[in-house]
Amino acid sequence: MIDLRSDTVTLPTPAMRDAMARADLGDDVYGEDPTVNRLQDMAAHMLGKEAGLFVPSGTMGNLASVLAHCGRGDEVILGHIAHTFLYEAGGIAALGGVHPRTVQNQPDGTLALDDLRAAIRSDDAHFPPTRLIALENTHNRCAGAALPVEYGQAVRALADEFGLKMHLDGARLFNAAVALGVPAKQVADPFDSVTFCLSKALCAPVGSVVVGSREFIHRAHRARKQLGGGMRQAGILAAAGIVALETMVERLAEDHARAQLLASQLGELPGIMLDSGMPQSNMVYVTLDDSVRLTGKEMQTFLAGRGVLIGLVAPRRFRLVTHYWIDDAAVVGAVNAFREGLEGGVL
Ligand code: TLP
Repeated sequence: MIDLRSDTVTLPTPAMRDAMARADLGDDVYGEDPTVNRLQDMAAHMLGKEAGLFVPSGTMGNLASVLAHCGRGDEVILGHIAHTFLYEAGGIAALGGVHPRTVQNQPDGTLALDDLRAAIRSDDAHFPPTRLIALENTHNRCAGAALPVEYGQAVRALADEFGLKMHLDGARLFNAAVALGVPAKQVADPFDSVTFCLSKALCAPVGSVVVGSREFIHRAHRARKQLGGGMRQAGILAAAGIVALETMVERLAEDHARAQLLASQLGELPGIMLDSGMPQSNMVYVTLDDSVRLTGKEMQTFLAGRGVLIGLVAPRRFRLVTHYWIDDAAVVGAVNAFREGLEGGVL
């Protein structure tokens, strides 16, 4: 199978399985798992923050962060196609009573500074108080765009003007850093809190880490417990996360190069539109133009029959994600399967 549905499908490497088998363990709810503690310290150090918190998923990392920043009835400003708004089951509203205020995402994943400024509420009893701005980097639905460090700094200046906090959904923070050619610490710097995932392109089987100030992590730790995310001998998972941070970051450039190869080859096929341009990171979004008789679903099914799995994100739009288990031959295989489908072998 050539599985391009997501980088979440990556399996742990042999080095990760080995580290998991040998991990020193303890009860993390007592703060006694040495491997979890090591991962948390390592993540905080890499991202220039005081402390870290290991959580089961990116969704819980974002939710615990929002709960730690906001109270019931507070408002968070985020993009209209932010993952937290679209794909986290409305957790911030359902479980935190936090009101989401969306601002249009620009194609490059940013929120225009003027739009952000206009969305910040004045002090009026009619309004929920604006408390937090949440950004996403790389931006999943904006074709894996990497938001520049300077943009984060500009939003920081605006947030400071109004006394707001900033959270980054950095599920793919290290992809952003590699795409921008800067240390991850620099991407994280303008934010009060950052969630990043170990279980996506970094290949660990489970887990994400939230980083921020010691005081913020203290509150996020309580939120994690409320959400049922206090794990016990979680070092068995954290051990894979440590290997991920030690060995899997630099190689992300290979995934990005393969995404560009995939995009350029798919873009040459008649009937395929590379609607978001050349990928900046590991995601390729393409659309079937009107000359193609197949629906997106039919094309997806045809490809699956050829052993190529892709994501269908709109009736005629697909997402293909490159990762550790996608080599050059897999890119060729995917392009050939698309070509065959487009040549009308299906209808
Ligand atoms: N994204 C998944 C799906 O939910 C869409 C994927 O396949 O890309 N933030 C961002 C930007 C994400 O892309 C994801 C997962 C998450 C948060 C949530 O992470 P998990 O799945 O660990 O809860």
